[in-house]
Amino acid sequence: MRRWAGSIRIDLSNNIHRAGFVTIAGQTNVGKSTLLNCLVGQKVAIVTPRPQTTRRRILGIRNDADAQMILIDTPGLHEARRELNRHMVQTARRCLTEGEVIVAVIPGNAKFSAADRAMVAELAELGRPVVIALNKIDLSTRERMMPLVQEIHDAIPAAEIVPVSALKGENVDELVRVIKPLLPESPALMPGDEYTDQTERMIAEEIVREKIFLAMRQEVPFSTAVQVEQFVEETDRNLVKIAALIIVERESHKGMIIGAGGRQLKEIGTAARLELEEILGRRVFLETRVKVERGWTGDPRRLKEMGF
Ligand SMILES: Nc1nc2c(ncn2[C@@H]2O[C@H](COP(=O)(O)OP(=O)(O)O)[C@@H](O)[C@H]2O)c(=O)[nH]1
Ligand SMILES: [Mg+2]
Repeated sequence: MRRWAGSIRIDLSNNIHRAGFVTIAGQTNVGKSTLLNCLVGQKVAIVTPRPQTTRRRILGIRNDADAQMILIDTPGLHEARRELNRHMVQTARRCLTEGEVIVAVIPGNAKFSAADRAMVAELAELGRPVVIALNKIDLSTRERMMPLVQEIHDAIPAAEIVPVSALKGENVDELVRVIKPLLPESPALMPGDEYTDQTERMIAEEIVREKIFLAMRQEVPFSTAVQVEQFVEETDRNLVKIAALIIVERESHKGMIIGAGGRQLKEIGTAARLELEEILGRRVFLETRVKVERGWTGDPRRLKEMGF
């Protein structure tokens, strides 16, 4: 999608320009999508306090005068039992080989986990530059992080470790400064006024899904998908009419999403509409309906149809 608030010109006249793909890797819920949004300066990927929010590979583009970073946000690495989750982890793995640089996000407010240790070992073998973004430093202190930094350094000595807070934007400039020289010399690879490869339709699906994640407890969001069935522009009225289908796995989930007197669904719809109006820069009519599709998260054919 194109940037709605002005665009940045790329000046090739002075010095070197670099461009390339940067994969953001890490376990689920460590702040990968938050970091992507922060680096791009726009909301590209949805963010919730729950793990496994990101299901697909999402591109975000950051344009600076001297470099273009095409950032790849990935579903987190996690133990996958369902078919849907296996697809998510496969996607994350595939993305590792796409990036010219890998930014591995590790939480700075926790112990160095076995899963992160395994990830770092895997990344060290890939033979491409790795930068560690030690995230959520706003929730820790320098003293508490010191041993963690040492452990990570011992596990992957070649990687620079940059402490950041993706949520607060703290030290993210430093991360950019470290990544840039690792990119190949190249003119911009993507048009300078685009900030993501997602279409407006896909963004609408993700925003509705985010509001469901934020509103619903327990397992409901993990087995919910959203498909935009209609996306109709009314240019003369600066309006877009969106019909979104919410797919759940069980009758009981449908009841929970709709809520007493339809109030829950109305709340989800309103929150999604307000945010979409801001992102799309025009008025939005949003219609939602909920449908039960038993076992869709385990059905390879259905997952394929849905683009996983
Ligand atoms: N305090 C704090 N929270 C963060 C930071 N970065 C991300 N989060 C929160 O961590 C949760 C997961 O973030 P998300 O970006 O969805 O993680 P992902 O699953 O790795 O993409 C959300 O509630 C974020 O607001 C940070 O730097 N500091
Ligand atoms: Mg994410």
